[in-house]
Amino acid sequence: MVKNKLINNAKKIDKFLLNFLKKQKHSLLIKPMKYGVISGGKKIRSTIIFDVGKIFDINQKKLINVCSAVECIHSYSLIHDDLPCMDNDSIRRGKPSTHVKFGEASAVLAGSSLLTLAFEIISDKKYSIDAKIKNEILSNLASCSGHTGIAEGQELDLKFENKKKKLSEIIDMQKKKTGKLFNFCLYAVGAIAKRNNREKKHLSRLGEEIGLLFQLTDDFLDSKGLKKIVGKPVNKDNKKGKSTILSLMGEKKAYIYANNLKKKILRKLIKHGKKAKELTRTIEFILERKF
Ligand code: GRG
Repeated sequence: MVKNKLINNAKKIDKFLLNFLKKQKHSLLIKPMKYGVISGGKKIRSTIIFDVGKIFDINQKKLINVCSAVECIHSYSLIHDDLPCMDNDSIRRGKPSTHVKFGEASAVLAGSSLLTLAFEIISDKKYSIDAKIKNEILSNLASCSGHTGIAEGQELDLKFENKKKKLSEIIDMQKKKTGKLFNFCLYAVGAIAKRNNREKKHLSRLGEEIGLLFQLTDDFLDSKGLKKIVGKPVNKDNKKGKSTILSLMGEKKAYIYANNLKKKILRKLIKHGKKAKELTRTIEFILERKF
């Protein structure tokens, strides 16, 4: 079951992060940082990294730093996303958002510290991958997270509120806001597996499509999911006037769009044969998930 795989992977990432933080000097921000990143979240991005690792025969030891860094960036984006100046959400992962628990200033600082922690985790000298590849991954992580990636996606998402946007504009926004981190997940494994530039470009594109599929399901869950299971308030997109594929097309057409996107992604995995079995299962889960 994919759910068990996620739970298992979450334990590994949480253990790695706890050990990494333990070796650093203590600070007041450790508590809100741990609150934001440890013991919560599906760790779907890490699971995808491990699944892609299976395709290229890269073992989990070589990927765990990348997974942990991605979870730091992801949790940082959620902490900031929940702030009153952004989406102003008070519940995340079934508990009070970080700013509700620790105050806005600590949440901003803890989020920013998780961002820099991600870069420390990958650049760590104990992380034994080729220095050139490390550099390449760090540079890609920066461009996927910053003003050409997630941050720009968030800016567009906020600017699009209560505006009528075209499908291509919504797809571009969601591929940045959510897809860019999935892009990084696949690209990083390709880089560690020493694939050529063409293949890495192909992996990046596939990552963004997976991210878009993930975001589509997130939007379906906001509209149809149960707050207790989803772990955050539902029906927020409608109230905030968010521009989503669902709000543009309506439920029926958006489901067809998502299903076609899933099929397109799965077709791209066929060439990897049995090695893509785990990634295929995770992709199926992304559209079926209830949380
Ligand atoms: C530059 C990293 C960065 C952040 C600043 C706030 C912000 C800009 C970006 C927000 C991006 C955002 C919230 C995207 C939504 C992605 C999404 C669908 C999140 C939910 O992911 P899940 O379901 O969450 O994997 P869990 O709780 O399971 O980890």
